[in-house]
Amino acid sequence: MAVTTRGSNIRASDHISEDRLWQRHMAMAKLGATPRGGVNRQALSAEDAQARKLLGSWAASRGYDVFTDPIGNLYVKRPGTDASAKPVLSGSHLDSQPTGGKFDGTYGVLAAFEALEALDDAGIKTKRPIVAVAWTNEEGNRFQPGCMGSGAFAGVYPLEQLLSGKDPQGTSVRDAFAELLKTAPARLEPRLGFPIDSYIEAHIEQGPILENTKNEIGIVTLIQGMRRFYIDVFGEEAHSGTTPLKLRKDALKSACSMVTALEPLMADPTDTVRYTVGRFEIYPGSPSTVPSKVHFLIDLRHPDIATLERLGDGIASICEAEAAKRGCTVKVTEYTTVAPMPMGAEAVALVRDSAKALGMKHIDIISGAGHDAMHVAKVAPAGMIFVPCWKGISHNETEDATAKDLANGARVLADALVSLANR
Ligand code: HGY
Ligand code: MN
Ligand code: MN
Repeated sequence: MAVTTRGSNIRASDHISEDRLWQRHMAMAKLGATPRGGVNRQALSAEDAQARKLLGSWAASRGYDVFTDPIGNLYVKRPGTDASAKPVLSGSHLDSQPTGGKFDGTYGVLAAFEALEALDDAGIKTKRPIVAVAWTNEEGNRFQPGCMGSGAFAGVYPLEQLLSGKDPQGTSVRDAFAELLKTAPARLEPRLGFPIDSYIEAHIEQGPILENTKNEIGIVTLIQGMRRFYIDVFGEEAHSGTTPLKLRKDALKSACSMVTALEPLMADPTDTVRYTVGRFEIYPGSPSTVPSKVHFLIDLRHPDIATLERLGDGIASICEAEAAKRGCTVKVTEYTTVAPMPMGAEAVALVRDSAKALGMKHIDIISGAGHDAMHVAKVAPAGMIFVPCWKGISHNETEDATAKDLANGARVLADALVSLANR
């Protein structure tokens, strides 16, 4: 089989199978399926192990090399003619939100795997190896921070700090990973991170732009920045029946006033600022005890670094002022800081060329959602391909996409990967 060169008439995209790709999604969707048609597949959970085992079985039937690394990223490698050449990577994540959908993350892993299969079916050899990857814990729900596996790969976080992190039940990443390997064993490559040539991630848009503008492909030019914070509010437990309000140090009421007091800072007539409190835990949680502690998380996003810095830097003082009003104290800890990340010009151009060559209607787009590409872009030229999803809904069990749109993105991906792997 000849290495394909520019201009050869064999196209990997012609061998993308819309049905095979759809069936693989439906098979994956059974793992962690929820009654409302979504998926709950928490990072390094039994469901995640089953998904990795299923991917590994498909990879084994193709004879691909499957291996993992110390943070649990899972790699499926299709060899190139030059084993010493830096590989091209493509993938996303298999973990989901608790009320997640069938396509967020899973699509990027399965589209990458479909591209490998299409190359086999087309009899295409590439100079560089191409590696499909499932990054560990992109969603950052069970464990924080999100994009954990790609962040470790890119050297953003120290491995030990990540492995010792614990979920709300007290299980560490290290122990969860060890447990997962019992169900989904994979050869362990001891080094974390390795030189790569480039990376492309396919993902549903998780927004309404492509659907509303009737575009088939979104060419991501930038992933907006994000800052995430733990806010811990400390008050004093007291009897709800005997303690006068003026003597209370009510952590719950203090925390609620913080969430509201931040609204003016986050107010934005252009509706570009994304300020979210998605987790709010009260301690001790008894109806007849004044709460002594609240732990809540802030997720703040914006495409402009100066705005992200100004807004994020304004959080602590507002929380401290509110805490003082009720005799409480507060600790603000920033646990995720990711600047707005432009995609690599070369990867963007190749994705655009691939979409054009396939005659697909496409537009440039900024990603409102975070992705593993924002870390991988720190160590190699990275690009992203978006496909439409139903009404732009995601992080919701009704998330949906069409087989045709998924296949379109996989076609663009396959040809872009061949271009990168042969240049
Ligand atoms: O939060 C995000 O943007 C990603 O979907 N996990
Ligand atoms: Mn995702
Ligand atoms: Mn997500």
